[in-house]
Amino acid sequence: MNDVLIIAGSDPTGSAGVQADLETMINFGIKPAHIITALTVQDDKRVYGCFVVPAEHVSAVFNIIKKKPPKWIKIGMLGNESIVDVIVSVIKKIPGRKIILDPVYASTSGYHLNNSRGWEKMKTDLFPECYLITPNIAEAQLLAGIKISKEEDIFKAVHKIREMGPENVLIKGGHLSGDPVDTLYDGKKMYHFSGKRVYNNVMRGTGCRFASAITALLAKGISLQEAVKEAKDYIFSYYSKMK
Ligand code: PXL
Repeated sequence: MNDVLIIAGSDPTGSAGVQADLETMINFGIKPAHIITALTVQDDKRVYGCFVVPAEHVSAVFNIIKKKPPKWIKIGMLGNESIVDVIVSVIKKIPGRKIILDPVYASTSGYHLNNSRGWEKMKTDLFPECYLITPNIAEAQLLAGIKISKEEDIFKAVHKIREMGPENVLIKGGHLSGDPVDTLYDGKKMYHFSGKRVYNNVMRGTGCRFASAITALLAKGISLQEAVKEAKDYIFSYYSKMK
């Protein structure tokens, strides 16, 4: 088996979720293993419903995968607390693991992609296991418990979120006005990554693709800062072509 694993929900439109993750990693020459946590029902306008996969399935696939455990694990939609429990108990047994978590809260249309117990468990049990987490502004506000409307707020939030356990925190500034600036904090220094905004109607799945691109680049041996920079360029060029 391979060195990269995706754990995420399915989006039948192919715009977000595990389909977007797979497409991105394949574009970087990586063919990851994947475990699906939930099956959403959606079109390009909104999410209509969701069937969370039984945690036993996640556990059974993990049981096979763990014979040759992956080093790089990218996690997206979690669904509920039972899935978080299974993931946490298995990953803790993988030596040298690097977990990249996109702490997905809701779809663009507002549908919750984790329940409240799952969200809380993600913070307490999964965050301390993570190498990197990549919240957007809305998720960072929820996690840090502060309103983010300007740069200083991002600095406050990134510190608060890092205190919750992840080694590195990357807050994506795309949902603020102006050109998107992402902020990475590794506990010592803060790094800023500015980019150009893409304007079109197909901007779904940006968070999934961004975290997947970073994971793929890390798996290829590139440093975190360089991976963020290259992943940002990839996202710009991917969505520019989609116009
Ligand atoms: O972009 C967040 C996201 C993640 N995973 C799945 C989704 C969505 C948004 O709709 O459907 C499966």
